[in-house]
Amino acid sequence: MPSSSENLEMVNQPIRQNRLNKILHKNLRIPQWVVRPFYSALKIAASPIQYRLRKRLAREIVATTQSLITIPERDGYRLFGPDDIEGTDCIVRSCTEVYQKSREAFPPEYFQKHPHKKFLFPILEGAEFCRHPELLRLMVSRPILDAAAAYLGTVPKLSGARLCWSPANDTARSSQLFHFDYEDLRQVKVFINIFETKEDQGPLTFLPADISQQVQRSIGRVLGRVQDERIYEGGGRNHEVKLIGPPGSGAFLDTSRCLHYGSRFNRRDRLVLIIQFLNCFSSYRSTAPFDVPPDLPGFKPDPVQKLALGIH
Ligand SMILES: O=C(O)CCC(=O)C(=O)O
Repeated sequence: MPSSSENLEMVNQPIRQNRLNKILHKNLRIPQWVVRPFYSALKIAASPIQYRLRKRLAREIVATTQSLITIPERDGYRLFGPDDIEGTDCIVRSCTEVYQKSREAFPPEYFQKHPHKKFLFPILEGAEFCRHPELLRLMVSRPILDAAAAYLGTVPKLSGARLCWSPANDTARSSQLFHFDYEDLRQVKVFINIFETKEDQGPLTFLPADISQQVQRSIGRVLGRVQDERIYEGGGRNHEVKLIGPPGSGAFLDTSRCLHYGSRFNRRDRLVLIIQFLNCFSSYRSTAPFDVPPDLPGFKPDPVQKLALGIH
């Protein structure tokens, strides 16, 4: 049995890679739905004060924030337009510049390194955003962060961000098929269209949470990627929401509760910024974590933003 200090070390590892997980899940075949809460409990036990602080602050945000953006529990998503959240125009400008620069420099070797993946190329990912403090600041701007905190009931951690480019493609595989995300039982991803996104650009497409649940009740637990026909058999047909719209339009989406796919059969480029917020005590640890320095030039985070960025 590992010592308690080893236990703490383990909870700081990505769940798929640590030894305890291997013993519990792989050797003893204890399912992940049992192992994961166990990890979360270990993490909470290691930082009970922070656990309570994050919850208290989320309650305060709900009680005191005027014009709080709410994500309805039943739907599990909330759409927004380009003028609904202050700063999205700057996000669009900044991401477009990054895209233009990286497109000029995109070497053909890049595509050779990723011969099988023809979509959702991360142009900017995780800690690379620290080179763009103005972007990082906007990604945890209080309207965005507060919406995620209110929905999750805790000040969450910014656990991932990717500026993704999906060029024209002819595939419908992997995340181009309906799926849930499994990092936790709930999460908030913010999708911001950087280019105007139309039907033929492989927009993010999803089912509301209540419909996704109905589909599961009808066809059984959805694991992995599922063909449309199966989702339609379960009653998902005609309930798809497509994230089409001008630059700066987007959605808050609980991708753990809403079946979704994207980047399917693009005829033209799509550029999307995806920001992920997870409960800080989730058992999952990002594969591209942010290590945001406390003195990032051009960015003075407030205490709630510091919690989201993991700055102590
Ligand atoms: O927008 C897309 O192409 C799919 C995104 C997706 O599946 C995800 O972020 O979980």
